[in-house]
Amino acid sequence: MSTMQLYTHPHSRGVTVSWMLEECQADYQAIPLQFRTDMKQAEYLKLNPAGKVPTLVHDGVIITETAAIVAYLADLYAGKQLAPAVATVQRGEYYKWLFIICNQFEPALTDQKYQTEVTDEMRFSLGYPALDVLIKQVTEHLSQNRYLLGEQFSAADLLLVALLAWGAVYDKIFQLDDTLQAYLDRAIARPAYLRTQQLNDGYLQQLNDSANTQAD
Ligand SMILES: N[C@@H](CCC(=O)N[C@@H](CS)C(=O)NCC(=O)O)C(=O)O
Repeated sequence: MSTMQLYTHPHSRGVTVSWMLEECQADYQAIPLQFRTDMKQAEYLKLNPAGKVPTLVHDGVIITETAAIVAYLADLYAGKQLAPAVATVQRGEYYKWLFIICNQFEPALTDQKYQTEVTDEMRFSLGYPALDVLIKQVTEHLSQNRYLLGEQFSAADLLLVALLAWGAVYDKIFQLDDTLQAYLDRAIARPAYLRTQQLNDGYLQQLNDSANTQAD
């Protein structure tokens, strides 16, 4: 398999992809980019027209969107068992959680972060409930299951944990109860997560060093 390139920033959703690449023990090269400058250059906009990270390039094919990249890697490294086999009922449940996380949890989190006013009429057609409804749903599920799919940690957990960490730990938009805290702790104790933290500290240093060199 050829080396993949990950365009990322250590304070971004790119960390979620880093974590997945580490889970898969993938062969990849990380290319840290500065916000506002590198990400808005014409060359990079050809890869990701939104001017955002992460972007993964594999065999010349460009894959954007954190969840798409994570789901792609789960299938590519099927031996790591981070996604159930295709055409099984477990795969259906896995898709359910992936789409709840992307289509419901993330927009609801963003609404709460930015205090977006959502009227009942808007809610009717918005396609996702308020954040507290989703937190209740995952809390109830995880109070009876070690992970979203039962005993086995999956790519869906990795995406949910990233959002829980963002919302509860970094932005403090909501609090984790004992169930969610224990779930988060289990996930971030994984060796791949710990390696990801170290790697991203290194990317931050690399970006700071290059910014300082340019300022000299
Ligand atoms: N939907 C995209 C969102 C990517 C995104 O918003 N990335 C942020 C960092 S977490 C970014 O690059 N922001 C910089 C900018 O927009 O200039 C995904 O899931 O990958």
